[in-house]
Amino acid sequence: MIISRRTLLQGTASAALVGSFGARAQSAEFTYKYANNLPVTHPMNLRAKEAADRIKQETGGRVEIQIFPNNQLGSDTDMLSQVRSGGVEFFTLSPLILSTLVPNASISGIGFAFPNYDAVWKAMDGELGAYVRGQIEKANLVVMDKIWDNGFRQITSSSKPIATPEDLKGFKIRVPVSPLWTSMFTAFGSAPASINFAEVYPALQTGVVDGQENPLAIISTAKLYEVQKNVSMTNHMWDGFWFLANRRAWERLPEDLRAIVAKNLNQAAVAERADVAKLNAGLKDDLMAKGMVFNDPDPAPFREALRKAGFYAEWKKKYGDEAWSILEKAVGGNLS
Ligand code: X2X
Repeated sequence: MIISRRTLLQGTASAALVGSFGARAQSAEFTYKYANNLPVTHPMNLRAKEAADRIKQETGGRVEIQIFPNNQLGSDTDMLSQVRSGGVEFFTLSPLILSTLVPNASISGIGFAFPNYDAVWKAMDGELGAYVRGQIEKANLVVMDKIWDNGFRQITSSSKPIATPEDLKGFKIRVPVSPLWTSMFTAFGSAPASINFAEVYPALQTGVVDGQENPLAIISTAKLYEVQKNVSMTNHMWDGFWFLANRRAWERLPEDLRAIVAKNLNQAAVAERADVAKLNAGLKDDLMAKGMVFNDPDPAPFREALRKAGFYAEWKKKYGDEAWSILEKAVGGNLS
């Protein structure tokens, strides 16, 4: 059975307000909500909580950020409309899902673009990140400078390990709601289904899809190991989370408070990157102990399959030459 978000919301809303996450503010001048899609145990929520505590302290209690993790306020699609309307003040979202509003935001998620984390942070803290943040600001959202890490993504399945691109043909795989994700798995000949993260566990549990793809930190903290057997270490793309703010809410904050909030959120992002890298690197043994079976496919044939399907040519055309050349410069070479 797929439990609707509304049912879950009724069950969890009161819990959100009494715990340390989203504690009710009595006296803060600005009480702002930060909503996200990840479990409370994920480093993104742990570091955000730390930042919220520091912000409260450094603003002398004037700014209180209440955290609503785990899709308590709805799916990514819902939360994106809430941050636009001001229903929530802060929201973290994958650049790829953000592309439903800001088309070129997904460019950092092109398949096999980044060889490693060094290349990722150089690009996202450099020209590519600045380009994307400019696009986001044009859509009237505020975005913090430092992107948070989600990680390099791996494919899990319940039926069979993915060892070659042929194994992806006809594979029923959940992908997040984003044209780039659908395009990539369509290029592999898979049968991708767009499903918000809020519904991924039940979709896997009931067999609506056979597999999904996510970094190990999410497979672990969201307990996807309970409903998946195989982990194929494809590292097929890197993904992060932009920390977004509603513009009117942001501008209501006096400038000195804005500076304190931005500083702490950006510092938390940098700390979270280190946490996630460490977690992802150490989780294999842990997930094996929980019954998952790992394999390490050669990425070259996967990348070649995308090229042959015209994936890179298609997206270069969509993003345009300016954006594509910034990406190519960031990854140090020709992407096609
Ligand atoms: O939806 C997902 O798979 C997740 C949690 O990785 C994102 O937010 C993109």
